Amino acid sequence: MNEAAMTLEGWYALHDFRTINWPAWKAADEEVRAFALDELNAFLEEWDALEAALKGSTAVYTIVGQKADFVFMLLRETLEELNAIENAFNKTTFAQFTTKAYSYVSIVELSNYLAGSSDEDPMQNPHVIARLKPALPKSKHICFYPMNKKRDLSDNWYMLSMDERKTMMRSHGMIGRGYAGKVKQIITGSVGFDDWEWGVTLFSDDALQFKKLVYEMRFDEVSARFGEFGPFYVGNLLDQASFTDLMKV
Ligand code: 76R
Repeated sequence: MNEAAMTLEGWYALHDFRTINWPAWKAADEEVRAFALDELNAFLEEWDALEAALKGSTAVYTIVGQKADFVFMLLRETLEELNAIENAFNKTTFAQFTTKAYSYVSIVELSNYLAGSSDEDPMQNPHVIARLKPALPKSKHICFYPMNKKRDLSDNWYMLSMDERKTMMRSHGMIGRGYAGKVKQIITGSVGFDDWEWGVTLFSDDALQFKKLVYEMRFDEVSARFGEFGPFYVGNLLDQASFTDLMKV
């Protein structure tokens, strides 16, 4: 019997990680740099306006460490919009001073593991819609990593019954709930879209809570037995002013 979890999908997501080419940026003329920053700010303003119109949401963060210098996390209605944004951005002068570091394509996902049985159409429920099409928080910190659920012979998540998975997801959700108000999670599904099965994006005003939460989950069965994790990216909130500040040389 097919016991695939039922999932609800919302906005498409692109995590676009970039590295700044500092030698090129420092060597550029003052006017070129000013022009490039104007272009960047035009994008940031456009994205703010789109968010105000509830047509998507964007998070802009620095990345600490050598994996990247900053990330645009873009949520939009369609893959076409995400593609158009990356192409438009790539044509800017500002983008010429960046190189690609990593990217991740996925879609905001809710699963039915913990949903109560009800005849109501979840897509008519405003709370569900708010989670599928979320305004990304402007928390001080972001943490992103991709992950899989294991498909080994002895530990194969996809061979477990719905009931077994539900029991484990309940325990997972209980740990998560202990971080309510401290960490906000956005789970994006990426089966068929990217190299891992989910993207995990966490937001918090206290970066230490990422470590506490992820560590606590490592002891929980679903993560301990079945979780496989990709690279972790962690960073700090950027807005127009702090991005301009970052680019000062
Ligand atoms: O959606 C819900 O709030 C219901 C409970 C819930 C589900 C179904 C939930 C709660 N998660 C769900 C699904 Mn989660 N989550 C992760 C990670 O590092 C690790 O070990 C795992 C990475 C974290 C840190 C985290 C946090 N969750 C999922 C899924 C899809 C699984 C599937 O479909 O098989 C993944 C991959 C995943 C991974 N989870 C919570 C949290 C937190 C903080 C919560 C509580 C949210 C809240 O109550 O607001």
